[in-house]
Amino acid sequence: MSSALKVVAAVVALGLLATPTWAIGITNGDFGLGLTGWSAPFGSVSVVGGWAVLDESTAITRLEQQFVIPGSAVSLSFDYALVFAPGELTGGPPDSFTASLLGPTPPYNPLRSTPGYSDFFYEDSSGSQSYDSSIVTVVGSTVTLDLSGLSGQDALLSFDLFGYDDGYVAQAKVDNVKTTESVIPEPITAVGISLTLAAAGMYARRRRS
Ligand SMILES: [Ca+2]
Repeated sequence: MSSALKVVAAVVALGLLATPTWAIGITNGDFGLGLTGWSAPFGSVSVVGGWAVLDESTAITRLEQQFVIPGSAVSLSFDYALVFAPGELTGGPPDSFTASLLGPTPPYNPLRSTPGYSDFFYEDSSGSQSYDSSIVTVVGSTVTLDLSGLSGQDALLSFDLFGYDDGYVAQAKVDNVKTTESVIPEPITAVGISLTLAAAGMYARRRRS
């Protein structure tokens, strides 16, 4: 390695040490590698049958991942399932599941959310859902969040299960967490077609002449 290259390598190494760098896009969003890439700072989270499972073990069970929103990402989506098994004290508010997209450092301001809340998706044990339909679509068990304008930003994706004495023991399951990138039209192919058509036209004209 030349001395110039060594200097470059040292600068790059220092840069890596100085600033935390997160992966671009979601890592291990299908949980095929267990909880690799994810952290579970509160409560009990495990991987069962290919799903990340948040159990109502404490007041808050959380599964989160820091990542960089890809430059061409247009949306973030995940599959979820909520299970509420009878058999608990009653009298409290309903257990609830939320998904949030936050800035990755304090004060963790939401990057996208339901107005007045920090999450972009909410569902509780009464079956009540809350989300802003201008940024979130829910089709069956798949939730999709619009990421327009957030390209390249550092983000913290957080799934939370809030447990209360509502008569049910809750479980929230999450799978297939991913960002989807825009489908870029193929100008080269379009140009290729028009060139081919132009060439065919020229050929036809030449035959007529
Ligand atoms: Ca409960």
